[in-house]
Amino acid sequence: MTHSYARSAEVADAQASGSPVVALESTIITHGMPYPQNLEVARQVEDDVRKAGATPATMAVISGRLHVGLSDAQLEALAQARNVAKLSRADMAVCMAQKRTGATTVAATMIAARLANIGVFATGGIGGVHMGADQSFDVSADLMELGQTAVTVVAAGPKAILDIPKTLEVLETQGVPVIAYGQDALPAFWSRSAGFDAPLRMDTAAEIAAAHKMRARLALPGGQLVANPIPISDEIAPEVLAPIIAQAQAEADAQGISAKAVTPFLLQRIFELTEGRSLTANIALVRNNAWLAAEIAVEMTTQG
Ligand code: PSU
Repeated sequence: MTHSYARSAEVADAQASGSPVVALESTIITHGMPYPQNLEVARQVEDDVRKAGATPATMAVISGRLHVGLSDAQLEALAQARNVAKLSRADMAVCMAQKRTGATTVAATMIAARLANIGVFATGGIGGVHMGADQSFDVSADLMELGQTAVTVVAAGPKAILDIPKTLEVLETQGVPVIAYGQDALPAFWSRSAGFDAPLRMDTAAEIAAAHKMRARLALPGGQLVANPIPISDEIAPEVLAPIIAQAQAEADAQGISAKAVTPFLLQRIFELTEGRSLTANIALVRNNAWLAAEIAVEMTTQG
């Protein structure tokens, strides 16, 4: 049987020698950041993973083929492409069957990572329960994926555009450990604290890797969510962001933005309203997550 995916030479070599690999997503490139910063960040994050001793595997569906690890030319084409689908669990196989191109969200990247036997994945922030979800029912498929796919996801916490307490409730119902890294407070993407503690805390990559392995021994199906706080020098205070997020959300509501379009719309408006500061912060936190994910990947291979 042929593989349902294609590995880059770099990823194939790393896996053949049992070296650590870190999965990376592509929706952040196509829908989360503007060109050309998206391309610069994608390359930088890959280099961060390499410098930390692991191999990056950026995921995307290109002309119907799932790629685990992209060439620089593929990365460049994706960063500039228009009308790329934003793929999650529901539409990934359809995109592949129709031989189309799509970027992977957290959910789709977890599916790809599991398939390719990669245990850890770095992103910016996970999707979650959106504000007003009691009316809209807008809950990201990322949460259900964490409940069923055994990949450790390193993020800077749920994005602050979300209803964070409800997001935590859903994660708890799904049996997902939410682990703050190096502090008690739950990080909230652009800020180091959501204003309350995370359910769990760990201080080393070794502990996180050990817990990942322990879940496998217990035959637990889901993943772990590691919430890594944004570096202090790059954080934006919650009181600065709150009115900006409220304005962006009100505009989204007034314009009838829904479903998959909500997160990209809010990120773009917050970028404009903070005059680019949110993007600087987003870049810093993604790179910080890539470092931690690489350390966890190294631990996963050395712990055997
Ligand atoms: N992290 C970022 N920027 C992003 C994302 C993560 O810093 O744009 C993407 C991820 O792909 C995540 C998606 O899965 O946002 C969430 O989208 P939604 O809320 O529609 O599920």
